[in-house]
This record gives sequence, C-alpha cells and structure tokens, in this order.
Amino acid sequence: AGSLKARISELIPQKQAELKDLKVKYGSKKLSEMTVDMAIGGMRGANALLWDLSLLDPEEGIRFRGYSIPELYEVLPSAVKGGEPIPEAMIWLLMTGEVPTEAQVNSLTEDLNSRAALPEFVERILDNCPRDLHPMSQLSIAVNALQRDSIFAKAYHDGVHKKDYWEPTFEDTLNLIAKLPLVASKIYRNVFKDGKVAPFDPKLDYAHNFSNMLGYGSSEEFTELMRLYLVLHADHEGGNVSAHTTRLVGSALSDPYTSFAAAMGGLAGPLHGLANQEVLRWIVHMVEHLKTKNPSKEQIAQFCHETLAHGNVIPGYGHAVLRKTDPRYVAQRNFALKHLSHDPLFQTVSNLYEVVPKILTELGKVKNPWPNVDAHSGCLLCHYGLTEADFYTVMFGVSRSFGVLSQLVWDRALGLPIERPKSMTMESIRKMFD
Ligand code: FCX
Repeated sequence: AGSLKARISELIPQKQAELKDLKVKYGSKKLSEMTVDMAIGGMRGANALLWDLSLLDPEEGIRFRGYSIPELYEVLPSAVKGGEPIPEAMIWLLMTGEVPTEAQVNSLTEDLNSRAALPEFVERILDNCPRDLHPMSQLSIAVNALQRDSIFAKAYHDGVHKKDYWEPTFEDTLNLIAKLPLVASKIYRNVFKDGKVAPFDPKLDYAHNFSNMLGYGSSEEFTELMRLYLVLHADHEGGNVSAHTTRLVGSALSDPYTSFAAAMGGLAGPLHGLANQEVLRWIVHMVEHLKTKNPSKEQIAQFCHETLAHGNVIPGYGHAVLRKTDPRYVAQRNFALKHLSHDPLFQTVSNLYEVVPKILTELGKVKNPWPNVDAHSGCLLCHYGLTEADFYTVMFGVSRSFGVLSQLVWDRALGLPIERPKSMTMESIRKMFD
C-alpha cells in the first residue's frame, strides 16, 4: 500500500471505464481526415494515436498530464529549495496523472534504488564493446540483454491472463528505469573515461546517483542539471519516433525491454534524439572554423548559410508539430541564465537563437524556424565538463524511458490492440480516384 503500483492498481478500473465511455460516446466520430499527402508525408497532421501522458500544443508546447513546464516547477517537489523538479516525481505524475506527496516520491526512490543493480553478464557485454561502437548502439545492446530477466516475457510464456498483463509490464518498466543510469554511466565511463563507475548509493535519489556514476556528482549544480534534463526529455506525446516505436513494438506484446531497445534505435536518428549530439558537433565545428570562441552574429549567419548550401539542416531547429520556441528550450535557457550566463558557448547558443529563425524563415519552406529541446542541452552539459557529444542521446534515452514505458503499462492495462494500419500502393491510390 502507498506504492506506485498500488496507486496504479486503484486507478485502472476508473481508466478502463473512461475508455469504454469514450468509445460508446464518440467511437464513430472523425478525429481528422486522411489525405494522400498525409500518407506520403510521414502522416503529419493525422490524429491517429491515443496517448494519455502528455499533449503537445503547436503554439504552447508540451503539457505533461495537463501541466506545462512552468507549472511543473510549481507543483512538483524539488531536492534543492527553489531548484529543479525531482525526476521520481515526474515518473509518478506520468504514471498516475497525480502530483505525488514527498512520502510517495521517497517510496519510489527507495523502490527504484532496490532495483538498480545490473546482472554481471550485462556489465561484461558493455565492457567488451569496442570504444568506437556508438554509445546509442551500446545502449540498445544492453537493454536487449537485460531482456533475459523480463517478467512480462516469462509471465506470457506461463500463460498469464490478459487482464493481468499490466502488472509484469509495470515490474519490467520499473526495473528498466532503475537500471538505465548505471547502464548509461558504464557506457560513458568505458568509452570516454577510465572504465570505473562510482558505487551506487542507495540513500541518494535517482539523479544524484546518476551524476555520481557519470563522475560529476561533486557538483550540486550538475546534479540539478540532471534533474532538469531527466524531467524535460521524459515524454513528448505519442507520435514522435521513440514514443511511437515503443507503442508499435509493444503492441505485438513484445516485452518492455525489447520495445524500448527498438525505440532507442529511433532516438538514435539525427532528425530525432541524435540532434542534441549534432548540435554540439556543429557548434564546435563552427567555432573551430571561425577560429574564435565568440563568433559574431554576422559570422554565425554566414556559417548557417554555408550549412544550408551544403544541403544540411541546422540541427536543433524546426519541429514536426511545434510552431513556437520549445518550452523545453526555454527551461534550459532559464537554467543557463541562472547558473552560467557568462559561458561563451551559451552566448553562442543565444546568438544562434537571434540569427537562425530569420534565416530558416527566409527559406520559405521550413514550417517551424524556432529552436527545439536539442538546441540547448549540449551547451549546459559542456559547461560542467561533459563535452562528449556522442553520449548526449544516451541521456535523452534514460529520460525518455519514463514516458514511453509508463504509457506502455497503460496500453496493457487498457487492453489496446496490436497496431496495424492499412498501407496502399501508388497504383491502388490511383485506382481509388481515377
Ligand atoms: N534546417 C534546414 N532545413 C529544415 C530545418 C532545419 N532545421 N527544419 C526543416 N527544414 C526543411 C526540411 O528538411 C524540409 O525540406 P525539404 O522539403 O527540402 O525536404 C522543409 O524544411 C519542410 O520541413 P518541415 O515540414 O518544416 O519539418 P518536418 O516536420 O518535415 O521535420 C524536423 C521536422 C525536426 C525533422 C526538421 O525540422 C529537422 O530536420 N530539424 C533539424 C533536426 C532536429 O533538430 N531534430 C530534433 C527534433 C526534436 F526536437 C527531437 O525529436 O528531438
């Protein structure tokens, strides 16, 4: 009692009734039209997924269970007075739709900490990965290996009843969320440092252990940055590649490990999560190319034009749904203004904000010229010495587990079916309309 699992168990009948009511009342209503353009164009604008954890408004940005990012700062507890919200509180909010009490947050921290250890063979697999295997590939490998202990896969094998699917899904989800900081830290320490990971301390919270194991725990500010980072990247409604992949693969009743590993393959794409790596690489390249740590706005504009002339995108700018500056960008900018306003890299990131939107607008085809979450995260991490851009998307992945796996628990609790949209050939489309 009092645990996250107990609370979810209480909420399930209500949510099942709500879904039934939705079907009865609105089952035959149209959510949007589907045009040929949409089928060709990545299904942009198709309202085709049910996803309860968060909703993205094109103008306002993301709301998590109804709360905007500024509102999260008001309602979620923080570890430092007036500081960043605690990731465990975010997990509770995403899973239940309810703001947790401090006691509930503490119980979740304890629960997660009791699940954090890795099987030895997974550590060995990571130790045997070559250093030049991309950290995201190593993450997928480790998550797939953790699948050995999937409670859902075993329960399914043993014939668990449909109505109980959510429970082993929940166990796998919490186990995986708990283990990801150590997986990520091991990858980081192996690839970029001496391979040694600081010991896990069961008395500390999730973000504090994560920053310790990465090797940055002596800085309270970095730990606060981890809290912010882990909260901001947790979910971005259901249609983005990592969320949709988890849903799609999970809908075949693949277990949470397999579903999440697949999602990490999607997050590793440069148009999605890898953009945070690309942003930093691109800025470092610009600074080197221009031979100054403080490029002027004119120099930055010139460099942007060159990037576009080469047929490349400006990483960190644009979005498939958003049409304004990403509030996740704003939250990171606020963190920078509070803690590192004189950092030269931050100055450049700020200058980009003044230069890039105008240039992208002039192209005439970019639907959103404003920065997204990935335009800012690298400069914050760099400030504290975490300069290895190839690692950034792994941290994004740790956070993304909170949202996509919580939704997967609900997919099982609500009995959502296997996904199977209909596809068309060019010829069949022609025949339909000629
Ligand atoms: N720089 C240059 N061109 C861009 C651009 C950018 N930042 N953003 C969009 N465009 C171009 C597109 O490439 C497309 O060109 P085309 O017609 O010649 O193919 C045109 O503008 C229309 O695209 P648009 O409808 O605005 O954008 P999409 O919905 O197709 O794609 C992404 C959205 C995010 C993929 C796109 O804006 C992009 O490539 N941005 C850079 C990469 C990035 O930052 N990704 C991270 C997004 C996100 F926050 C995340 O998932 O982490």
